[in-house]
Amino acid sequence: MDIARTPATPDGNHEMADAAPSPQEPATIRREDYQPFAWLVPETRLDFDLGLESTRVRATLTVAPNDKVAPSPTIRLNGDGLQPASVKVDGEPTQSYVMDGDDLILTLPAGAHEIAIETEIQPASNSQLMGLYASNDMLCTQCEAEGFRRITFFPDRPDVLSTYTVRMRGPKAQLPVLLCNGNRVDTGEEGEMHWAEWHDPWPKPSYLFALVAGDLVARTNHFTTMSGRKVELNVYVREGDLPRTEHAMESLKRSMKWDEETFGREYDLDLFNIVAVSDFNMGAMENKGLNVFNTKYVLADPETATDGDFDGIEGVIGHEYFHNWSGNRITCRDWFQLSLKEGFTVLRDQLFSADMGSEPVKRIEDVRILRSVQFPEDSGPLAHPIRPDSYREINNFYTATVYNKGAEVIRMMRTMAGTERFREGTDLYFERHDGEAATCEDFVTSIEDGAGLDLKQFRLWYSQAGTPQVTARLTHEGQTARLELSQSVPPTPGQSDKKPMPIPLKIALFDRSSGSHRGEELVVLDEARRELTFEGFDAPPVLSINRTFSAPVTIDRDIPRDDLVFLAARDDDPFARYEAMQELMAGYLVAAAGGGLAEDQREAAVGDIAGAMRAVLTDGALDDLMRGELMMLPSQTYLAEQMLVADPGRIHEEREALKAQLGRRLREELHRLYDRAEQLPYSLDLAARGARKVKTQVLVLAAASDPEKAVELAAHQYDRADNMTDRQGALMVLAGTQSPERTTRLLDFYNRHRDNALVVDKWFALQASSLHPQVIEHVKSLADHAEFTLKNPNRVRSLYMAFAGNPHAFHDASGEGYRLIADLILELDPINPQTAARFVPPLGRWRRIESGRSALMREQLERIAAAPKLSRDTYEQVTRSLG
Ligand code: B3K
Ligand code: ZN
Repeated sequence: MDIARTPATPDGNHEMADAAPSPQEPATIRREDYQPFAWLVPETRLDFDLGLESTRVRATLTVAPNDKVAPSPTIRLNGDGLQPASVKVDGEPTQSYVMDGDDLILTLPAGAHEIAIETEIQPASNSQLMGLYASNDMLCTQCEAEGFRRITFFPDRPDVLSTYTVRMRGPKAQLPVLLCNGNRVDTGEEGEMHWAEWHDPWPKPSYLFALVAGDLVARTNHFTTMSGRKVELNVYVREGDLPRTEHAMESLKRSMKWDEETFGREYDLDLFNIVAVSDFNMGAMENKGLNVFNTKYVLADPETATDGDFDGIEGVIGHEYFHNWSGNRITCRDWFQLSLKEGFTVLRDQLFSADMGSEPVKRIEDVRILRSVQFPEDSGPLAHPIRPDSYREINNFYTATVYNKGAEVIRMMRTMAGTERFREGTDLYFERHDGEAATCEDFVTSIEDGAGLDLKQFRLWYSQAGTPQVTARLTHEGQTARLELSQSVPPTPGQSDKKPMPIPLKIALFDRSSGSHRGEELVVLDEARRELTFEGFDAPPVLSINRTFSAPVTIDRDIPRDDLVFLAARDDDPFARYEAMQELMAGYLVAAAGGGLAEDQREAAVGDIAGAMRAVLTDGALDDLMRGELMMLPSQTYLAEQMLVADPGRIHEEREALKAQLGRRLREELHRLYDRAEQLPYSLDLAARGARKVKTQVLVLAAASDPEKAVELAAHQYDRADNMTDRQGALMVLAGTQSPERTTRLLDFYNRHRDNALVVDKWFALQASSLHPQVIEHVKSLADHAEFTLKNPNRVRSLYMAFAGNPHAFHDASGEGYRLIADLILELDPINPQTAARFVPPLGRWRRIESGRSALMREQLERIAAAPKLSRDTYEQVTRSLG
């Protein structure tokens, strides 16, 4: 794997690169170095002679000088591992090019030209799954961010937009279906071969190019857009998978309708195709008119997919579809602007899912992800602003910060503007920048102008990394309540001094005796410190702050436990109610794990928590989906995040002990809840989903308090289950026990579903994420299982990502968990560097872990760093993590 990037040549078109990096040191690309490309590529024609082993690509580019910038005598065409078989300019073979590392630099006379280049690629040996590759005897592509350069030489940068015409030719029997972007304009047969020609009328950057060829079948449906255009919709899968595509198709139709109603966005082609692929580095990809999906986000039926899987499919189908406007019609000028399309599209998919299901529960789920993935990123060595300033490997910046914090930042604009004015802002953005490669700045300016907001200071959210910390102190005197708010943004790598940012906080003050408040206020805290006064309170009110999680910050409100119990029982904002419950438990667990609680303090705290939980279990006005959220303990990652230096062993013990206490103290209520929930037959409506969720939560608490009873209940639930949610929930609990039921049900699960790769993934993940004391041994032997392979990213993640996210196993005091992940990274890096690099961040948390484990984590990072040939992906993550 090469990690070297050669320095740019002075051709005026260079990619932004540092001068003279050493061979071991990949170049740093900087946002401030952006230069527009000196050439336009109005048209691109691609001819593919497809074969799994070898594919011939003829690319014909019409190029013309970009008269907005100084002319250049050369054009840089990016390549990655390609050799040009022939190069022609205006129909004549030419030698007037040089190779600069992997790139081809062609000298061109002034004016417009036609460049024709032939390359040959080997899809079947492409294990990186970038560019054109083979998966399960089909051919497919992944080009974002820089995969197109693995197919042909091209200015592979998002600001070069071109209109594509593509002819694909291949063996009829092996590759009966030939798909590409846009519309199919012609087809033909030549003996055993056949071909199809596709034309995409919308100019697009190369990262949105896609091609699929294989033996596929489709579920077909139609959608009529708001202006009356009839669009053909297809979900392509392998033959046996067709029955499991209904939910994906329905999700697509719902997405199309929702985007018309909510953002006024209409689809713009006559055809929209989705293809499910089993070997895929991420969730899905928004290629124009031809979305390629990981099978995980397409295939579902009640027997094989959980409620969470159904939600995931709806969310990802929506996300990729919404990119058609936020990403494709308006794309990014350069990769530093990634959050322009990703942050905005995540917000759009979050709003869509909220409208399709339970809005408060969706909000809680989104915040949980933010806190357990993005907050740790923001407080660790990999912290970066949502619009990064530099990178070595762009694939490392498809992060929770760019995506999820990016969505939060845009959500704050929406909160400050209000839904209607925000819509005026997005309308203006789509109108102003349609057909362009835009910047985050363009987006903010459009919202400012369209929604009438002043976002001057707010732009700091794009440039400053780190999670702001807000301190809130409430005092009371006479009739006056005084709220003192202050903020600070912690230092992050490369950014030591931070400025105050505008933080929109929804606030309500509850009157203790009436149990209600006088109305919610939106306070935008834009200074380091601010004092607010509220009149007319006879007694100290109870503070509810950051309601709906209106800002992605941490709040220190030093609130008495009684007030949290009060809010947990009656805050009318469901998020705030959840938050009170979390804070109640987190406050106790952090203090207990830090060793700072005497026995009587513990007793008092656990008593309060159990009381609050009892109220949750028995509140007849709560729906079960929300009840399930309120029953969940804060995650170990979230708890660790609240400690300067965490001892994962202690956190785990205390958290398990609290579960046991709650299980014991609330046994009656829990069993009553379980019995009630068990009565509901399977359906996908919210009540039935809520019932399944609380059943699993009851089992989780029972497993800690009364393992024998839990095994009995879980085995019974497993045996009776007529759906995957119940079956997986039960097996998750059994997998953590040392019981014969564990062995028999795991075996049953495997035998029942061995032909379904996605369910076999669950089987690996359940064992790797279990509470069983021997998880490390289990993972080691699962890695030798006949069905385990490093070639399939879903399988790798199912075993090792589940393991790395299982604190009691990953942080085993012996350091064996760290070694296991480091071994994996070293073995996977030469095969699939993008996926390998994703395993580095868990080790990068070493600075925030107690000293014994911290040293062991660092040792593993150093071992990886010392490996002779690392990919650019892993090299960058490891060196940043060692910092
Ligand atoms: N845009 C793609 C992600 C591409 C990741 C490349 N490493 C999927 C998405 O965010 O919609
Ligand atoms: Zn996206």
